[in-house]
Amino acid sequence: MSRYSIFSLARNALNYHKDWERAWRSAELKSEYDAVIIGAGGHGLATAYYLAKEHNMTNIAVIEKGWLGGGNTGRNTTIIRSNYLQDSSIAIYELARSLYEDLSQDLNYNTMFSPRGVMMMCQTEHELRAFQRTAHANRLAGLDCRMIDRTEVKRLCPIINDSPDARYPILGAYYQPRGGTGRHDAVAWGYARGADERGVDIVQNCEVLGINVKNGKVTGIETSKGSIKTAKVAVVTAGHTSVVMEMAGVRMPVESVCLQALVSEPIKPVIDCVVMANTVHGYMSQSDKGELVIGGGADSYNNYSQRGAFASLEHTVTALVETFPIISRLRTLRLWGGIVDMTGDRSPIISKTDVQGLYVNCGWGTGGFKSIPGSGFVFADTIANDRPHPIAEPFGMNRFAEGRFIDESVSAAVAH
Ligand code: FAD
Ligand code: PYC
Repeated sequence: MSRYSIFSLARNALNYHKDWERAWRSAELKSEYDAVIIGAGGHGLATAYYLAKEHNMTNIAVIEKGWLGGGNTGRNTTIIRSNYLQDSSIAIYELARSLYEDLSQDLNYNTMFSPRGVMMMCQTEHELRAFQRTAHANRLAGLDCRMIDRTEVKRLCPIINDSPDARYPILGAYYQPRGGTGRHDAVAWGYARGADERGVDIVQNCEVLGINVKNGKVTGIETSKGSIKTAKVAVVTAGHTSVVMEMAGVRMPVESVCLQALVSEPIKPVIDCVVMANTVHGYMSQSDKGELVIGGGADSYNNYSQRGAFASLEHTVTALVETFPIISRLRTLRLWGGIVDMTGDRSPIISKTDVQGLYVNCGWGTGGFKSIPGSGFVFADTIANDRPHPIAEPFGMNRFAEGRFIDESVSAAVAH
């Protein structure tokens, strides 16, 4: 039975949450751990959860410089899909998507997975051909995805402008019926609570300032709250990966750029699927609160400024108005940005490094919310066993030296 029964909800509502049980402890930093994870985003927290649950490693800490979920995880537009091109990508993204199906039950926490269907618009002949190729690859891998024509697009999404006179007319779409959305902070909170329940220390407002390395091996870290001894450090810091890995003398093949999004004022339900229109650099879904969740391409220059800007908003909305004329008179409620980490092949890095005991998980770029459960699962296994999980193996850092790229520049979808 859940700790949060209907009676406790009613009691807490009536006494202004005075006795509201904390979802996780405010842990004190210990001086030594078996492993330390840097970064309490979805990937770091999921890694901690699976380390404790699947590998019985509970003397571990997750160290976060801000608040948990306050990085990209709490800033993303929550699209979940697994329709990537390459076999290794399909394996990890579909593992993640399938874990999302039962995640609320596994965590006993409502992560609001909503498989409402994701449509990726084809608005040029080139896009049609590219997605047809992906469709064949996905069908061979057994994914439930299909090409749909313009009539079906209009049936699934009546507010879309299907006029053949549009500058970029809708020619069809690539459709994943069990893709959808989830609740971003619930995913972070659910994993945090699950990890905490198993004894993991989650320490917020604690910045990692240094990684100690002796004779090629990790020996500990320096933080704003003191030193910690540990033989295993996992860096899961998304847009700040290069900065943190530099502390151990490791240079990363990633760039940091700002990706922005916005929500409109809330309106009645108008769209019950996710639409991505990559040719015009825009995508849209509707939140349960009624806001239209809208995003576009990443900024075209590197930076660490985690905030939105009107120029980008204008570009994205201008592009989407022709596809969704209904949005032209809506007001913007909120605009924000997150610093994402881009690799050259638009695929992630899940890897051991040349420093013994140092592991890194990054490079999810504009698309790592969808992969949180799968990434945490295989990264935990990699750390616990000090060798790559078979699904993680293709995503090792060595692929850049070996020229073995996993090109996902089309499937990553968001323009960069
Ligand atoms: P984060 O959530 O960024 O966590 C990293 C943490 O590391 C941060 O909390 C940070 O504070 C911490 N940290 C950094 N440096 C230090 C330090 N020195 N010491 C301690 N802690 C440190 N993906 C999708 O799949 N679907 C989408 O629809 C989607 N939309 C997006 C929209 C936007 C606007 C943005 C910005 C991203 C979007 N993404 C999307 C991408 C997705 O959000 C990220 O890939 C994912 O959240 C990365 O998770 P993470 O746990 O690796 O990183
Ligand atoms: O990866 O599907 C995605 C995505 C959509 C919006 C941002 N990223």
